[in-house]
Amino acid sequence: MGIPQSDIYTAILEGDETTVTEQVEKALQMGIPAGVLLNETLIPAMAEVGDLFEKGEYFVPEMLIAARAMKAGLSILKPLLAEAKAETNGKIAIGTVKGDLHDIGKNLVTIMLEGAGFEVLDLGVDVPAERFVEVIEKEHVDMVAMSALLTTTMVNIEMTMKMIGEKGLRDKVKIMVGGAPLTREYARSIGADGFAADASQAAKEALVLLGGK
Ligand code: B1M
Repeated sequence: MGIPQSDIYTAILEGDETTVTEQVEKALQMGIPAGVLLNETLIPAMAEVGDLFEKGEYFVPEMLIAARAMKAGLSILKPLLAEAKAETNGKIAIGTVKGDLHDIGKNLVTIMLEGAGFEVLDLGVDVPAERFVEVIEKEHVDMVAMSALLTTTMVNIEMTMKMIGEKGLRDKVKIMVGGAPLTREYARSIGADGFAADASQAAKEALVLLGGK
């Protein structure tokens, strides 16, 4: 065993949940702050997973397993980060739009966003426009992220954006959209601020849109 931080990094890349858990606990016992572990180990490891995915060296299964390992570490750090009121890169509400039950991609995007240092409110699937509007008003999110996997539900992204506009909330949030049938051109044509073709790109796009690290 080496030092906990390099072990955690390698274990995330290898999707080794047990080692991540053990070494995160060990690192905390050694006095390494939760924020340091998050920003200097968990987030860079997940960013590398994203890069490997983009290079075609990792596929969805490897990415999901790595994400699960990262999440195990994150779940130990989360309460400590909340106590320390660690700065996040912003608050994002994510959901699969009304009529659409696909959530595997959305969940992956959620994990990559958390991995990139965002606080993420996962609204689940089949999310009506009214619910997105409600979280903008009540939770003061910086971004709304909408996923759609069906050509028949893509239109509900547009509908939700329309309602956000009608409620006078459009200037308060950035809007990012994604999902297999969507394209950047489509996103632009409906007035979304951002689009990403995969989970790794989604984290990068959110950092650009919200001016994060
Ligand atoms: Co469905 N399904 N499905 N399905 N399903 C598709 C999407 C389909 C392409 C299959 C096909 O016909 N070849 C087709 C859609 C056709 C179309 O409209 N163009 C389809 C259909 C038709 C249906 C039903 C209508 C089938 C039926 O009942 N007749 C039905 C609809 C139910 C509903 O939603 N109302 C249905 C149901 C289901 C299951 C429930 C069985 C299951 C979903 C389980 C679940 O999600 N919990 C399912 C599945 C698994 C699929 C396929 C096989 C896989 C989807 C998936 O998880 N991919 C899919 C075919 C396929 O894609 N090969 C299919 C892996 C995932 C990691 O990728 O979701 O693309 P993806 O997410 C990516 C990117 O798109 C992007 O990043 C992710 C990670 O890299 N991304 C974002 C996604 N959201 C993003 C948001 C962002 C940014 C990036 O920012 C906000």
